[in-house]
Amino acid sequence: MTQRYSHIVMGLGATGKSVVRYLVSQGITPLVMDSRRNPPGLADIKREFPQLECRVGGFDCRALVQAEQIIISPGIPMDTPEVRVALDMDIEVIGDVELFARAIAHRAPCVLAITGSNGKSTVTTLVGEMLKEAGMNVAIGGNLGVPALELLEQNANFYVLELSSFQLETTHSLNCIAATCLNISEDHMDRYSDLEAYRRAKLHLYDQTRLAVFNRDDEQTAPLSPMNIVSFGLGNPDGDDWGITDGKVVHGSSEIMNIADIALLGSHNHANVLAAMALADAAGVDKVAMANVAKSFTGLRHRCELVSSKNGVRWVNDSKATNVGSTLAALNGFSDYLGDIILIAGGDGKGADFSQLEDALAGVSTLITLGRDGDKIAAQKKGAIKVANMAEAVAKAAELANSGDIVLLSPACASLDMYPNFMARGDDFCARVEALDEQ
Ligand code: UMA
Ligand code: ADP
Repeated sequence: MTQRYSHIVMGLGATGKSVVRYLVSQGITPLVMDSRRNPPGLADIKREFPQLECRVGGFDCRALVQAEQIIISPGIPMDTPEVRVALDMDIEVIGDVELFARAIAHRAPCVLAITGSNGKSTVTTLVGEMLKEAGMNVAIGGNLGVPALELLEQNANFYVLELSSFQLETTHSLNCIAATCLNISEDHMDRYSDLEAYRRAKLHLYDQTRLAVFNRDDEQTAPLSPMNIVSFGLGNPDGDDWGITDGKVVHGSSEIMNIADIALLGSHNHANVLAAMALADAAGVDKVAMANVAKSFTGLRHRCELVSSKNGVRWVNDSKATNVGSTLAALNGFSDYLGDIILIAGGDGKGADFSQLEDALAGVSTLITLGRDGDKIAAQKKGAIKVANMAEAVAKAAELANSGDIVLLSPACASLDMYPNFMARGDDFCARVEALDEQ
């Protein structure tokens, strides 16, 4: 007779591994399943827990419907048929962040959480740095990289979590000090019926916080029901809100710093800094510490990162632009630039509508496309050049660029059709740029 398991971990990537380790630490031996034949976490977890049963290459419906709790990874859609069957039988299906929330439920609120279509990693990092600068003991992670449950090992007083819409679908009891939805634009349309379904998944975060920090320049980020709120935006603020007045970052009527002293470039990054300050303020960070970080933080890798200025051409790696909104932000940031912009875009479009790029592409001198949905982007601009891979894209851009121009890799697509992740895509771009001859 096959063994019946009370707990089943679905997915054996970074999340699944952290969940297995956590459950085992709590004295629970789960069954693990992954639809992939050779999931990335399999070797590690087998080495650590040789007795653990892992079923790969599909989901075992019979075992799922006998479980008490299923802990599902964010990469597995909730409407996967086997998951639907379990849900229909009232079996609890939660994510790793929900387990994290339950593990800290006995503590006073200690989480700051960030969601949104773009800017999550930047804001999460900024908030973490601001708390550190104020001398607080803080752990940072979630969708950003270190799974939430692994952060528990750091014994921190505060947690700053980046949360994706996928994670929020399966998280219900975080009790945050403050949380934000930074902005809403189309992403992951292959996983949602429409933009509204995606937005509702994100706004579920506000059901789990004492204070909602929303973007008053994007009404889609406002809470759906009355609650304690504070807003950020690029204009003058009202009351206790965050904004910009006469070139200064202000909190209500109190000045924090000159906008020109913010190290990150572009108005979208000014919005990111304002959001980070509002969250850090809710945790008790002083204004000097916030300003210090805003003055020194120059950005994460793969986000509008200047790679090289060979032969007077500026090569910019924005591989993390995995949706249309982020590529629009990058093009907007360079819109006052006097030289030509050569844009390299394309990859896995996740069901996006690329027609929203058309106007912004008018400001681009040459569009070079690659990847599975490259043709769909090429259709938005006459004369677009289609190439087979990054090597050809960089070679073509090098041939066309003159001193004073920018070559921008900002794909508006995920990388998974060609690379393991956006970092590998960015690294490939950087390596090929480095290999170009200096003349
Ligand atoms: N998969 C299967 N079968 C399975 C399980 C997964 O095919 O049984 C596929 C998924 O469709 C996906 C891939 O495997 O393409 C990875 O999925 P996963 O759930 O195993 O992912 P993890 O390794 O656990 O990483 C996840 C987040 N990934 C996703 O949400 C897809 C990571 O965010 C996150 O850093 C990590 O947990 C720790 O919290 C990455 C991401 O791309 C950066 N996130 C999306 C985004 O930012 O747009 C949401
Ligand atoms: P996320 O974690 O939400 O993907 P990142 O901070 O990693 O966000 O940035 C992802 C991409 O979005 C980068 O190309 C970056 O330049 C762009 N970006 C950052 N902040 C914003 C914003 N507030 N609005 C639009 N695009 C942004």
